[in-house]
Amino acid sequence: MRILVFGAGSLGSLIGGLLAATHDVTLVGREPHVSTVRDQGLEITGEIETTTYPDADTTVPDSAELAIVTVKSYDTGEAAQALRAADPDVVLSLQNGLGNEESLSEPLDGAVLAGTCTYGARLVEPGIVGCTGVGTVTLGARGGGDSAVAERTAGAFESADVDTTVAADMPRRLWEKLAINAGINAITALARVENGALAEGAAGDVAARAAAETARVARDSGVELPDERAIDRLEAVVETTAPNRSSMYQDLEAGQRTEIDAINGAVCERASEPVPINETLTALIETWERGRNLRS
Ligand code: KPL
Repeated sequence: MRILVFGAGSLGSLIGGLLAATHDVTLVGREPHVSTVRDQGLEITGEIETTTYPDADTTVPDSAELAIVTVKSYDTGEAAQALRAADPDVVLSLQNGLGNEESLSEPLDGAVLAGTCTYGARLVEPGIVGCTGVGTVTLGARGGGDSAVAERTAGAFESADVDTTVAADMPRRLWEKLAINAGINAITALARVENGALAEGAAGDVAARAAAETARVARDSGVELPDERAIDRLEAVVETTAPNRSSMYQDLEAGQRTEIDAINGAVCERASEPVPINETLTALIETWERGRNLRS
């Protein structure tokens, strides 16, 4: 299958690199990473060790059967415009936050699938990506229900040994992931701690309350997500990713804009009643971003 990965940072490079074992993959990302991959291949280290040889560029090729989008949520609109040049048959979002699939489907004609991914990845240096956790991919129709396109796409992942599940309840799964990110990301970023620090203590309680608020907003939006389920999933992810720095912690360390709008901000935006923990976390991260001229 001709696959392009738009946003070949750490996760995009890892997934694209794995798929390149059996597919014709192009990584679209930034220099000097893409020219290093083009010249020397992509080296994957850590829990998976292999080198594959995807094509790599800073611009999209002129066609693709599948486009996998792994850019930060605030770049999704721009990604969608850029992908028009490739006119992909299928687009799969593997991103944080809510609303990415809608932004992708607006200018693109291909079928847009929703997905989640539990692989851990870290860009070690240009051309080298570390796999910090072998995970799974879950994908399906963005509005839920059965999807032959999702089945075919999962088959392409499976043929490259990427463990993939097709889910008929992606809206619920995206809210569940949102509850996890709402609980972990901003708190670990503000406190500058690894995910495992939320396993106990006051910060863990705040994380659980952020996840429960998110579950309530999900239910108000018609998605069946009990508080206990959101909190259980949060606690499981805190445990399995204990040594990891959340993506928002990494963004703050790098002095970069965060995905707060698509995570805690998205909960606040959709809430019909107060969500004080999400509101506080959003205000604090926004204040940090403003202090660094990363938002107006
Ligand atoms: O998705 C993540 C992120 O950091 O963005 C979690 C699940 C919190 C893992 O770190």
